[in-house]
Order: sequence, then structure tokens, then C-alpha cells
Amino acid sequence: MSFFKRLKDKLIGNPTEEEKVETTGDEQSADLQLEDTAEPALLETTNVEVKVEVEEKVEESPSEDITVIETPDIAEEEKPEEVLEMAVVEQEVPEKKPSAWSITQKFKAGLEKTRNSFTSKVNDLVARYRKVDEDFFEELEDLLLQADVGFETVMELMDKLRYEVQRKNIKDTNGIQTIISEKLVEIYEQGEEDLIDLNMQPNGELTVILFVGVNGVGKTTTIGKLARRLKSEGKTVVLAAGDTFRAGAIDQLQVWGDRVGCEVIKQSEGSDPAAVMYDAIRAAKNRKADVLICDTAGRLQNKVNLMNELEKVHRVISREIPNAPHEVLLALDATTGQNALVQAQTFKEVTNVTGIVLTKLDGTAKGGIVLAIRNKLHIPVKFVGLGEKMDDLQPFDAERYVYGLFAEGLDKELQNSED
Ligand SMILES: Nc1nc2c(ncn2[C@@H]2O[C@H](COP(=O)(O)OP(=O)(O)O)[C@@H](O)[C@H]2O)c(=O)[nH]1
Ligand SMILES: [Mg+2]
Repeated sequence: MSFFKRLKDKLIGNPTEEEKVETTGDEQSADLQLEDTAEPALLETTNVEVKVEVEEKVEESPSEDITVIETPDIAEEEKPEEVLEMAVVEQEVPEKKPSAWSITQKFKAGLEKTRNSFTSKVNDLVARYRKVDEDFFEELEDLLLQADVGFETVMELMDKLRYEVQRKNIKDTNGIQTIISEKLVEIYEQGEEDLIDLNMQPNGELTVILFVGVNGVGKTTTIGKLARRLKSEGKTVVLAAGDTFRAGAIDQLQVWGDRVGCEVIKQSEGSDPAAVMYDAIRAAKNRKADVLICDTAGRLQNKVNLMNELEKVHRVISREIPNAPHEVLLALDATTGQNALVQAQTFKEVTNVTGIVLTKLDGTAKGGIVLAIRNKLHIPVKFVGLGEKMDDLQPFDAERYVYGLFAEGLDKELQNSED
């Protein structure tokens, strides 16, 4: 399948007429989407009774209404206020899956800062040069480096671009963003197994997910968001308050637990995190939970301390469940740029990191860091944080990510392609 076709299928899916209008990328619809994604805490305050009502409503809906339910954000403008609230609440129905299109829009919104700084420069470049030549390549190379894509990845990309341009005898810069996107996805996906899915145990067995990372990167927040995601898939989730070091950390996790509807196993501040894990595994097993997500403290003042603490936590967990933890997810803050790579290196040395959660991608203009992480660490980025709302944690997807980088340019180029 051609890259064009893949991108169109995945990003646009089977759009309704309204969706087609939205994806043409005109200014007005782009604004609308941003307003939608900035919807305040409504999602978080939805109570259980409302959810039940909505579930019934969904069941009763005739099937031809399903498109409306799946894309509540599109029809919002025409709806009176009460219905509008209902539409937002409908997003909370656990069984309802967001459409492929709406997930793509999250990537687009989350990568807005990067797009504004990086892609607008690419657009300038394309407009200024018109012809693909060595000077064009050199300037493009600089732009990619500035977006934190990382030296090796940039070099690899430039080689691929030069080759492709020669092979296809491409003379002008029209369509170049699609070729750049295609090559970026190719680089991201090459060679390594696709391990984006969480390593979930079979039904009836407990899956243990351990979160690690320095203070403030977004571990606790991500745990809350992930718990909600898993719960919406029908799983029972228990949380372990393993950050006993930072003041307020236990309460913060408890708030998330209450919000999402998960039990939180905790001890007092300052207690031994390994003891919390022990309690939590026992409790999760007793409750026949599907997933236990463990928070940890992010002290990194001393590698030996960190190693000792994580080793002890690991030991306690694997004594209770031999092949656990099934995932060790390292949270990295995208806004810290190259520093995130240094942290990752340290954690990689002290524990067996199985995946990365890159938080705050919405907060950086240097979203190219995703590619640098892949290239330098060879650990899959499993999730990205695209905002502070509950459903702003999304499984990483190279095509959607690249679309987020070049949205407007790609929309135009895809429209102009015959495929
Ligand atoms: N904009 C944005 N903020 C985030 C994201 N993930 C986490 N945060 C914020 O980062 C701050 C620190 O998060 P916290 O979970 O307490 O970090 P921890 O110390 O690693 O547990 C909080 O204010 C979060 O709301 C994200 O994806 N986007
Ligand atoms: Mg925390």
C-alpha cells in the first residue's frame, strides 16, 4: 500500500461529510478543533449516574446514529447547550471508542507548538526554494536539528531524501513534505519490533506496570490517565502509591484513584516503597484485579541510591509474581529536550526499561525529540502525553505523529495527489 493511501486511510478513515470539511485544513475549522480539545474539566467531574444514563442511551440508538455519537465534537456547533454537555459526557462512556479521525486530531493539537515553529519554517523554505537542490537540503538539515530530531536521524533522513529525489527525478519542492513524512515514518519503524502494545497478561492473571522517572516528569499524572484508559477497556485497575518520598505524592495519586475509580494502596509518607508494593500485589490479587500500576519516587541525586531502591522494588514484585513487573515504563518530559536522553541513559543502566512515556509533547516546540529517543535508546515510545486532560495520553503512532508535524502541508499535498 502506498504511503499516501496508508496515511489517508489511517488519518482520515471513512470520514463523514462533516469530517471531510474538517480535514481540508481551512483556518476556521482548525480553530474549532483547538477549542474542542481545550474543553475544561467537564470530563473529570462526570458522575456515575450520568454515565449509566448515557450508556442506556447509546444502546438504544439506532445504528445509523452511530456516526453522530462517534464524532460529537463536529456537530457541537449546531446543538443547544444541554445537548452539547451531553455530547462531552458521551465521550466518557467506557465502551465507546474514539474514532481514528479524532485520535489523529489529538496528535495534531498536541504537536501544535512544534508545528508552528518547525513546519512554518519548512513551509518558508519550500516557498523560497521551489527547486530541490543542495542548498535546500542544507537548510532543511538545520531546521531538523533545531527541532531536536537528533544528529544521526537527521543524517539518515537526508540520505534517504537525496536518494528518493534522485530516483524519482524530483525537481521542485511541491510534494516534498509527504516524502519527508514517509521517510520519517520509515526511519521510525525500521528494524525494530513494534512493541507499542503493553505486555498484558492473559485474562485472570495480574499485569504489573512499574513507572520510573525523575520528579515532575509526569509519572503520577500518566498513571491516572493510563488507569482510566485501561478501565475504559473494562479492566480492573489498582494503584500502588510507591512514591513515599515526595510530600503530597500519595494524596495526588489518591485524587487520581478517586477520579478514575481505582483503589489506591498506600502507606504513610516516608515508609518503605518496597513494603507498599508488597501490600499492593497482595491486595490486587485478592481483588482479582487485572492491572496493578505502581508509582515510584523519582530521586536521581545519586545513581547508587536509585539503583538500590528500584532493585528492591523489583525484587519484591518478582518474588510475588515471577515474571513481573511486566512493563517498566520510563516517563520522560519532552520539554527537557536532550536532557531527557541523559535521564533515559541513566535509568536504562539501573533498570530494565521496557517502554517510554514521553509526556508534555504539547508543551514543546521541539517535538522531534521522539525520533532522537528512538534512535539513541532503541526503546519504544509506548505513549505520548499530548495535554493535561484525562484522554490526552495516547499510544504512540508514527504516522499520526508525522501528520501532527506537517498537518496543513500534508493535507494540501494529499488533496493534490491522485491516489
Ligand atoms: N501539558 C502537559 N502537562 C503534563 C503532561 N503530563 C503531565 N503533566 C503535568 O506535569 C506536572 C507534573 O506531573 P506529575 O505527574 O506530578 O509528575 P511526577 O513527579 O513524575 O509524578 C503536572 O502539573 C501535570 O499536570 C502532559 O502530557 N502535558
Ligand atoms: Mg509523582
